[in-house]
Amino acid sequence: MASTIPDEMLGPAPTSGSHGPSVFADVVQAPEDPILGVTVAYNKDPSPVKVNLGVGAYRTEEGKPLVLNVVRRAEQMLVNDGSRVKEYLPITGLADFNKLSAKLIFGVDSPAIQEKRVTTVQCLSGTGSLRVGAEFLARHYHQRTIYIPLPTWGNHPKVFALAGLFVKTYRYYDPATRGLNFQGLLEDLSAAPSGAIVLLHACAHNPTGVDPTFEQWEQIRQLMRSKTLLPFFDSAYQGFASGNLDADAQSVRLFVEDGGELLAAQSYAKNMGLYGERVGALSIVCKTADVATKVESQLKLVIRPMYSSPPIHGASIVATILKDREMYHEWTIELKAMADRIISMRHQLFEALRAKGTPGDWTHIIKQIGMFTFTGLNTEQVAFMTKEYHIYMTSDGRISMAGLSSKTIPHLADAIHEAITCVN
Ligand code: PGU
Repeated sequence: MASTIPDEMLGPAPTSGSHGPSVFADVVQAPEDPILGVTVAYNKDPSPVKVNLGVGAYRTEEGKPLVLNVVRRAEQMLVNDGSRVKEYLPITGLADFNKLSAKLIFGVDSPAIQEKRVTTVQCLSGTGSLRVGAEFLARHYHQRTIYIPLPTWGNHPKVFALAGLFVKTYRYYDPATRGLNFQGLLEDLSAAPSGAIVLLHACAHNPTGVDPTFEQWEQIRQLMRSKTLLPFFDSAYQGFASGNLDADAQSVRLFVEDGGELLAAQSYAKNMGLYGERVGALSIVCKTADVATKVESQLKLVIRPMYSSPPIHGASIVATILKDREMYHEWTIELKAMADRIISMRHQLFEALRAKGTPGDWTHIIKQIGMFTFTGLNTEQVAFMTKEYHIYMTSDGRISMAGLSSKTIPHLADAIHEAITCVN
């Protein structure tokens, strides 16, 4: 085909043409993601009995993804509203969504909101909110070390390191008790340099399902404030731990009440089932309204070159539901039903193992909260269960309780029983 570009603009004639080696020939094959890769492996397995307990995504008793009725209703309203357009949102996202999101996490009567000390920006779900917050801190905060719990969600260290923060860990989980290592946590935070950032899971800690009690949160707060450690809350499961949105935000509200500063990343992936819509928010609570205004101006400089502005659809769904009293109420009922089904799965699995006489104390299955059970199964036992029983889960022994149903529990109990008794 004749070229319309003058010859002198085309550069030297290619020597190897389309048959030469790729300029990317040295790129090495990367491993699959430890969590999302479990779904990739699951999808490849032709077995009819396979079960995916890897990713934290809610499934119905029939094993199907769930779109909440209230979400369907909100979407219908949006579609029927002919006045809606697809213009760009502002860099900070949908204003209504931001205001309502701040109220959801900090409480409707939060003095910090009334005093305009909070800036909230719409971001790409929980992950995007964490990343924008981390990029802001790396540029504008004097202390670039962030302490994350051990263990934590696998993506945390990558998000923070790539944003330019130095990642360190604090003790959190005690495998011996399958509970909180509260003493270790206090010791590690006491030894952290003054001003360091501390990542806290607001509720339903992932992967352990172990949360501090209210009294322990209060002690953590006192210690952190006395050392001027900066809290960065990750709230990916508000409403999923207890089934109550306010109860699950208690930890965050405790830190806001003392007038101190903090960051909070919110996700609507789980509690509204909006996983693929990528809708979330980052809030920064500041000491004064003046500081909050300046902070917001800098958040815009973080977001603009990254993705310019966030998508409109998911945030519109959330805003529609949060601002309508009746739809909000319907949401809380559907949310509670999801949380209750997960709790019921915990009881059924616990009972199934007890009935089989599986060696060991399995009470942690009913004590832990949120989407996951941290079973205590080791890597070999997990590999055995995947190979022999087609049960897919992360290699750290975490199972997503939301992926279970009354039908699949006997199969899982058989697999755990054999793994425990035959594989060490
Ligand atoms: N923070 C925590 C503690 C999480 O567990 C997750 C999701 C996120 C943030 C990010 O959620 P967004 O979807 O960006 O809002 N963790 C799930 C989902 C799969 C994944 O790894 O992203 C999980 O299975 O751990």
